[in-house]
Amino acid sequence: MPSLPPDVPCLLRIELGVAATSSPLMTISFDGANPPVTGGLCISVPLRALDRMPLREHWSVDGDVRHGHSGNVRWARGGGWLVAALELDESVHGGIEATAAEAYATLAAFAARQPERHVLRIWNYLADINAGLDDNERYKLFCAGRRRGLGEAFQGAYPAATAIGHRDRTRGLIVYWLASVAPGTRIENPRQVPAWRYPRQYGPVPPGFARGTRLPDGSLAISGTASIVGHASLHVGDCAAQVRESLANIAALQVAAGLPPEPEVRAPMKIYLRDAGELPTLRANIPAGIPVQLLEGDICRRELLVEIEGWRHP
Ligand code: 3EB
Repeated sequence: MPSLPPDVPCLLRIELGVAATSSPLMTISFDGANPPVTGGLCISVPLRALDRMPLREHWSVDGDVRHGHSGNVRWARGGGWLVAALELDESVHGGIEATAAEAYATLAAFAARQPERHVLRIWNYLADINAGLDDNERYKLFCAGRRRGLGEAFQGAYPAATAIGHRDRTRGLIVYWLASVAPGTRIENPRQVPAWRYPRQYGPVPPGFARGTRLPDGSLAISGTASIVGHASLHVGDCAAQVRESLANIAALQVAAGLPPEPEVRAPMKIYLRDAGELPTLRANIPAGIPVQLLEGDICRRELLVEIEGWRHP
């Protein structure tokens, strides 16, 4: 008999490193790094690592981990947490909008059937995110499909998220998510208009995500955060200033979440940089000594050069 998940999840540990951890819930490999041979869910994110070597992100929990698949959803669960992933080929589903709708309908139906039914944090990676003009830009079509696929799911109470463009023609829409037996708390950023209230100029369907989720273990999951204040992109063409504005947004989010102010986030961060040539600028503007994975990726607005996400442990 499989044991029932606990009512309250254990602490979810997130680390960056090359080596595998002993009992992982999930391992995310970047840049074609080989997945580890250990258990749990393994995801390969096709973004080039801008560090000396591609790292892996390891998530681990206390207690047993089980993994399996349900249709095209691969999953692992343990300690009151569930991670799941889906990768869909756009050519089979008829373009990015229909593919996003299919992915999110699948996500919602799957999540509703699990003991870990509270979806807290989602990552989305899609090819050529800025291709297409105006309302036909692929990111905007993705947003429309995402909302259509969700239907009544989340009821406007969106999880934290990331949406980044990859450049690998062989890969489709990759969606993975974190869910738990217990609910989280959505956090919005007082410096930013909630994304789901963006005005019409950013597309017919606003992006459905929260700026952050306070997880049931007390950690804060920080959504992909860019140089947006109010709803406007700031510092167009100035990567250094965009990095600083993104970090200021993350600092404000932590305060909004009720966490004691800290000068910097110490838990692992991922930073997506549109132009690898800006790497020296990026390095000069991020605090030293923080575990960070630097990745080459496209941001959902063309004028944005950088996006930063992370975790803050209590
Ligand atoms: C922004 O703040 C930048 O569509 O899921 C960040 C995080 C962004 C998540 C998403 C988009 C998403 O609007 C873009």
